Amino acid sequence: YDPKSSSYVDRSKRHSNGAAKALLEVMDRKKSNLCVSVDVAQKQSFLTIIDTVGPYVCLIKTHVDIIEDFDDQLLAELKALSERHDFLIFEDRKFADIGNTVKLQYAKGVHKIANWAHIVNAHPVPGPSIVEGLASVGLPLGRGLLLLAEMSTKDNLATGEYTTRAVQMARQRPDFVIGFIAQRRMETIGSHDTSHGEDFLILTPGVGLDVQGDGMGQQYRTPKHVITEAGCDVIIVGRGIYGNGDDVDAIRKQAQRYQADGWKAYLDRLSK
Ligand code: 5IU
Repeated sequence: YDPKSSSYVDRSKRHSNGAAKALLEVMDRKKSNLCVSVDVAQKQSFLTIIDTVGPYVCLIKTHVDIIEDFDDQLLAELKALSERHDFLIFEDRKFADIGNTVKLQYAKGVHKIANWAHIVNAHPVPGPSIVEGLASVGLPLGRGLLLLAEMSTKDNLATGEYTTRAVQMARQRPDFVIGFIAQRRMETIGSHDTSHGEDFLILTPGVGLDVQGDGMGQQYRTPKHVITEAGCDVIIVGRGIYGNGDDVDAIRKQAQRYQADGWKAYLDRLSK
C-alpha cells in the first residue's frame, strides 16, 4: 500500500480519527489540498482573508496568539466561516511542554483551543507524554494531532534520528496522531514494513510559487515539488497568498492559483 498513489477519498476510509477523515473528505469534495496560513495581527484582517480564501481551501491554519484584538466573538465568526465555506481549522500551536501543562494549554486559557480547532500540532521533543496529555483532551472531542517531524527553515534541528523518533511516537497513538508537519512522506521511516497499510497525513509549510525565501530562514518549494515529487498531502501557504497587501481581489486570485496548482500536482502524482 502506498498513500502516494491513492486518492484522498480512498484514504479517508483508512482513517478512524474523525478529523483525519473529515479533512480528506473535504479535500476531495472541494478539490483542494490548499491550507492557508493566516498570520496577521488584526481581527478584521484575519476574518477578511479567511472569508476571501474560504471557498478555495480545505483547511485554515491559525496562530490565534498573534491577534491583538482577540475576543470570543472572533472565535464565533471563525466557526461560522468554517461552516459557511466548508473547511477545517488547524491551530498551529506547536505544543512543546510536559503532558500536564499542554493539557491545560490545549483546553484552557484565553483561547480554549480544543473547543474550536479540529487539528493542532506538537513538537515531539518531550517524548510520548506530550501526546498522552493532548489526547486526554482532544480524543473525546474527536480532534486530531500532527507531530512536527521536520521543518522548512534553513539549518533546523528536526532531522535524522529526531524525525525517526517522531514517527515512532506517532505509531504508538494512531487513534489520535493523524500525521505530520514534514517535507516528505514518513511511512517508510524507521525501516518500517509498509505492507499493512499505514497512512499518515503530511502537511507541508514552506510553499511558494514566486519567491525562494523570506530573508528570515524560511525556504519555499513549489506545489509540484511538494505534492508530486515529495508526495506530501497538503500545501500550507501564507504570505504567498495574502503577502501583497489587503486587496481582496488579489488575495482571491492567489488562493485560486494555489488551489489549481496544488490540485494539478496531486492529479499528476496519481497518474504517475
Ligand atoms: N511553519 C513554517 N515552517 C515550518 C513549520 C511551520 O513555515 O517548518 I513546523 C509555519 C510558519 C507560518 C507558516 O505560520 O507555516 C508559513 O508561512 P509563509 O507561507 O508566510 O512563509
